[in-house]
Amino acid sequence: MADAIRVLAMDAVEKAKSGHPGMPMGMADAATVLFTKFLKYDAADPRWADRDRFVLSAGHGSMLLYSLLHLTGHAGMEMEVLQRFRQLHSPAAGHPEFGEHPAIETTTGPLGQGVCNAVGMALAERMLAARFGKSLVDHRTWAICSDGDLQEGISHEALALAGHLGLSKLTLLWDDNHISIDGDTALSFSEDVLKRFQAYGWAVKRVDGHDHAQLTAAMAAATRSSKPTIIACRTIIGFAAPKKAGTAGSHGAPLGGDEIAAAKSALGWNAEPFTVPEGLKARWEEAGRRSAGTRRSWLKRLAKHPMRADFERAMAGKLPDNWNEALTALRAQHAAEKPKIATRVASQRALGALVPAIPEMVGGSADLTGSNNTDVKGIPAVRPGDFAGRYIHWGVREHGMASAMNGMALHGGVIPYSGTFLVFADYLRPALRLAALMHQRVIHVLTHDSIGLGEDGPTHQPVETLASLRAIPNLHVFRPADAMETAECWDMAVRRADGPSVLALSRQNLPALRDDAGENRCARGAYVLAEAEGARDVTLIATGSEVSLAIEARAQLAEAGIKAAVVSMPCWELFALQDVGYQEQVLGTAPRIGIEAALSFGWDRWLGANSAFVGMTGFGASAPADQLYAHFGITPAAVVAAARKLLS
Ligand SMILES: Cc1ncc(C[n+]2csc(CCOP(=O)(O)OP(=O)(O)O)c2C)c(N)n1
Ligand SMILES: [Mg+2]
Repeated sequence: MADAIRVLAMDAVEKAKSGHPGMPMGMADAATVLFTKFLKYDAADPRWADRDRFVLSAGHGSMLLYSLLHLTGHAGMEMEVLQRFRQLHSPAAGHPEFGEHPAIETTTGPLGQGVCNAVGMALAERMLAARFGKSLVDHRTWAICSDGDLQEGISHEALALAGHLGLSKLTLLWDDNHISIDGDTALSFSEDVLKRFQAYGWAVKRVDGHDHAQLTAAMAAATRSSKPTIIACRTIIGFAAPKKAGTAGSHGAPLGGDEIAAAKSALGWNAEPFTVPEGLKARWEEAGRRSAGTRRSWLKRLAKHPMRADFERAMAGKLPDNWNEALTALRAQHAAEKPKIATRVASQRALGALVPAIPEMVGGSADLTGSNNTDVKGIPAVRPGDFAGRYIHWGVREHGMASAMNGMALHGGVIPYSGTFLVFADYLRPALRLAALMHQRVIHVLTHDSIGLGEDGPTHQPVETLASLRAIPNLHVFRPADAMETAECWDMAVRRADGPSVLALSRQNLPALRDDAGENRCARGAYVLAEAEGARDVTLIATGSEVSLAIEARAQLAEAGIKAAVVSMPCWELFALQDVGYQEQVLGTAPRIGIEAALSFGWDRWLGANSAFVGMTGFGASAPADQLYAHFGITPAAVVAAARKLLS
């Protein structure tokens, strides 16, 4: 059965003239044992909510996954699909892509991400089991990872946390083949990996990765362990290829006709390319139906379960009825009270309205809870062995946090949000990029969003970060100006089911600019906050903390006889989606001035030819915030001067 995986991997890579045969050939035995004896899945319903999750973290070995899905009888992974491996519109893409086939649990390829997605999936499983009970939620998470996955720093972050929390239903099958692209892993990889995992609090096993009895015993032990388990599967990359087995030469290139012929003959495989003998295919398909009965019993339990409606709603990613009722009330309160608070504090108030109303929301912070204001009164934290809480102390692990959050969102049934400083978005960016690529609803609360944070200085003051986040496709970057806008942006982020959002929030207090609580004005990305008194001479476009500065500048301009409109633009991406008529009405035809305490990179998009920008031109400095605004020339006076120059 394992040989069927090997030959399909060789054939598909050969036909595509590119791909990675070595890893599928080396891990074919471990994967066969997993898919025929342990993994709970039903090929007839790959989205069954209580299935075990399987993550191929070493995504370059994608033919391993596609072969398994084909052999076990998954619709949509027929032999013709394998024959179009790596071709345009083929679900069998170069690396596994979430959304290309319902049995692909996550997009992998950037090493390290998959194992951390798996941590998030295992965590989501425990949390949902705590909420809905074992009769609905009782599954395991399995991941296959490579040397590269375990070398990547991100793996240290999330796998340590998995040990700390005691995610005992998580199992890693490590393809311990001693080979990576540059050659023998001894070139750069000599720590005792299993000791490392023991130190994390994991159970560890070492097996011959080609010995089915050893593999079976180790996986059985993993299912009984009270700790997460790593199984080091000592394998030979490119197993059965006479010349290239055990070498980096089998990692990422077609083996070539002669080598393939010799490998097949060594395996005693006589079938034509892309054909699997019927008897063998039948045994594989039987494995694909192994848990069909378990699924039917589960469906019966679900049908009469008192929490059925809630469970189905949560797993479908639908928000509860009236989910934003309390938030609407909060907006009315903001309109009446006009609080002068930091947007990070306004965010905490929004969370106080949202989190109790949406049981799927799970918060957390990378050790900055008190600064990010991401906790909500009365919502307990998850603790080792206790998953009834809804808040996660991730530790100082931004990258692992964001990747695990992707896994939680992919698992379904939870809506994760996090916190860290905006400047540390760079520490989690690769995972955020994948959330955008996979269209996952994860929300990052990124506070301390400019020089406005003051004394901590340039290491902590983002200047290029907003631009770099706006460059990620399908990411919504919100930078609200006051408490009202913060509530509106939270509404948009939670409602957004098809992609991630970040909220860039101020450390410093900001005046309230709005006293209307009707329509969500942030929903269109930008709007005219204050129209000019008469025909516009100039349009001031600002975001976040600089919107109030623009309002002051508008008043000073009025004294000088210059009529200015102020546009608040909390979300570029939403504004870009509006019809041209609305965009033109907001932006106007007068000269424009962009105002943001960040670099101007990207602002040309909204400013046009006859324009100016008031913001940063380089890194910040350490000083009280108001002094920094003056020092860097981000002031109403600077806006007035820029306007005069533009109009002269
Ligand atoms: C973050 C990241 N860096 C680099 C790569 C490019 N890359 C793909 S596989 C690989 C290493 C291969 O070694 P290993 O992980 O042991 O896989 P094996 O060759 O054993 O299948 C590298 C560097 C990647 N996919 N992701
Ligand atoms: Mg390797």
